[in-house]
Amino acid sequence: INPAKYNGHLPIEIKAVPEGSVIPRGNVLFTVESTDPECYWLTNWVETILVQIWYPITVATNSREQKKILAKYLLETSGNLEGLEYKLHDFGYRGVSSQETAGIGASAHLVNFKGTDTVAGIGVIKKYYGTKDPVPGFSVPAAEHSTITAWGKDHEKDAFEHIIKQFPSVPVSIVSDSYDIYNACEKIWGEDLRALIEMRSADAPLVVRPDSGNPLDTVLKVLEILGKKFAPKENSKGFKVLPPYIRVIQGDGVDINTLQEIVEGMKEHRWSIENISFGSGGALLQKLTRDLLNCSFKCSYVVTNGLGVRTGLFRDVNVFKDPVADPNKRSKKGRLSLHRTQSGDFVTLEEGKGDLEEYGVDLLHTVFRNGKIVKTYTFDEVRDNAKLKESELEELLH
Ligand SMILES: *[C@@H]1O[C@H](CO)[C@@H](O)[C@H](O)[C@H]1NC(C)=O
Ligand SMILES: CC(=O)N[C@H]1CO[C@H](CO)[C@@H](O)[C@@H]1O
Repeated sequence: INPAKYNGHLPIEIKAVPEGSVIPRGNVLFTVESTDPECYWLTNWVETILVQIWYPITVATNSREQKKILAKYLLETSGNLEGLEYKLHDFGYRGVSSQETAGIGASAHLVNFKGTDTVAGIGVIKKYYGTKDPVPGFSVPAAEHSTITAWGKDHEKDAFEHIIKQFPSVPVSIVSDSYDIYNACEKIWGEDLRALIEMRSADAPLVVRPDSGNPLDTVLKVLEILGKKFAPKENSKGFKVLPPYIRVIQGDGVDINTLQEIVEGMKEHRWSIENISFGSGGALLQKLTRDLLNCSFKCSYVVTNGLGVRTGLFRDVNVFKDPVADPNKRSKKGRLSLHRTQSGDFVTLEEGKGDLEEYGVDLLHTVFRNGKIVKTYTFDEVRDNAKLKESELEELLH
């Protein structure tokens, strides 16, 4: 092939579902076709790099499922969704394999939430998508263990006091388990520094951060101790809420399963989840594999000129695999398109049947053609496509 023919660009066409769309498993998400018969093999040349989108897809899906859990319990224990976007903070920067992974994974989590410490994700979003807001993610001043332990074991109280005084007018998160989380809650926060905390406004709460122990037991015990020192109020749903100047963030051992356990445990103990938030690191960005959602890319259609003989007659062949030992691995046949049925469900049509008018428009749009990106999405559009729908919220509550 003459490299000048495409000016160095790839003669392929990629069609894809709009970014951020929530599509049930088992459907086509994108297709790749060679646009030049001389370069039929290009589709497989780009396979590996394109299948790597399993990673942001899986991070975003898992993060969105956690958002559904949080939304359900937030509604049940407070009656509204205020603060939902800040309920699951990305703590995963150090737990991922590279800067690139951090940037891609963190940006995928930011599709659903706005709290992140994985700064690399902000750069990715600004560079490739853009948002109306100057930045797509936020954080708060926060202590880490060294900023407490460097004061020495006998001076935890001095460390706490110093830090809260440094940040009087913004939320400040303070890791409180360097030695004894329960003593810190009861004696240091609850007695020694109590007056200083009570002076803080609802916009600048102290956020107590436990960081060890069984997550559910620790959260419940911390709430119980803090609740004895800082009298909780009952909200309109009859759940307990700590005063506005004090909150809790659990950022240790949080994954989709423990998150469910913690919020369920809080509900059982009559605590509202409106004044707790969560941090998740390794489980959010790294403890995921391609097998979790079974993302794959398969040849489904070829055009041949017969059985290796140049006859000049082209033949369309619908291609698929169907391994005897795993029916889950059967692949789809022929040219694929994605549609919505009248009841609103997504359906993948095989063998080019989507071309028949009766099925309505194909939801896959050309995003790349012969070297040019022909369709892009802003991050606000991606977020909008992925937002929780009324129907999902209703389903969660039933
Ligand atoms: C992925 O494939 C495995 C093995 O075929 C199957 O057991 C599992 O249910 C699939 N997972 C999803 C999310 O489809
Ligand atoms: C009573 C109380 O402190 N409520 C706060 C709990 O958290 C929400 C969401 O961040 C605040 O808006 C409330 O003021």
